[in-house]
Amino acid sequence: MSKGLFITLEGSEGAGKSTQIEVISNYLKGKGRKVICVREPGGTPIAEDIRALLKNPREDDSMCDTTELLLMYAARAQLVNSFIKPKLQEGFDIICDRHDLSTVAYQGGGRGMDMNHINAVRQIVLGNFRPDLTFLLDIDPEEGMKRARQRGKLDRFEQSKIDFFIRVRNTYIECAKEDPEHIVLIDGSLPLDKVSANVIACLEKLDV
Ligand code: Z5A
Repeated sequence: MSKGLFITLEGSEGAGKSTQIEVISNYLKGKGRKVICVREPGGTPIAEDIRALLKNPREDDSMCDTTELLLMYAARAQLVNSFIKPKLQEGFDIICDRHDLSTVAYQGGGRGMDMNHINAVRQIVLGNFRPDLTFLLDIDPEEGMKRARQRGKLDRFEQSKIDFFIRVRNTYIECAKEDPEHIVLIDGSLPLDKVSANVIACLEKLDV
């Protein structure tokens, strides 16, 4: 049995990741492939509990950056080892809403954490495990926050100042420039049908 594809979606708040996951999933299913969609942080019962810790703001304590980083990787370790790797071996394609590049962008770029520390934890958790392809949906953070605000109550990350999201975006763009073979930058500010068409055009090149 051949191994499935591991595809990840990245980008700032409201960039359209969840929307494009459906587009990718439908495309791959249309090719007769078996597809599973997951999200980070989360995707297994333990990782979803960690997600709640990470996302919910609390008034009695404020999460420090190191705790945030280690919880992100704790959730990732659980999802990758207990779910993603076995399912890829069974031949399922996995589409993941956020993955390791989010840590580089948010904890590295946004929070300004030392990249050597992040790289060290990544090595423990992931070793050489990487996505086959990453779609980076790029959008102006103000525009993305407008979309996110329409959903109502803001989570712990969404309560950050705009400067944080600008640093996140810039870091994402730098990473895409450094690794164009694996990270495809898509303009997420275009109308939905255009964004979807650009994503599908890229999938067609995969020849699956
Ligand atoms: N985080 C981290 O810090 N470090 C890590 O390592 C990881 C994560 C893995 C997870 O939040 C938070 O964790 C995230 C980063 C941090 N927080 N932030 N900020 P989440 O999973 O709850 O949130 P999200 O990943 O940012 O998802 P989102 O806000 O739902 O964004 P989205 O999935 O990219 O957008 P969407 O739901 O597809 O679209 C948003 C709305 O825009 C929706 O109404 C759509 O219909 C609309 N939309 C989508 N595309 C378009 C276009 N093209 N035109 C117009 N309207 C559109």
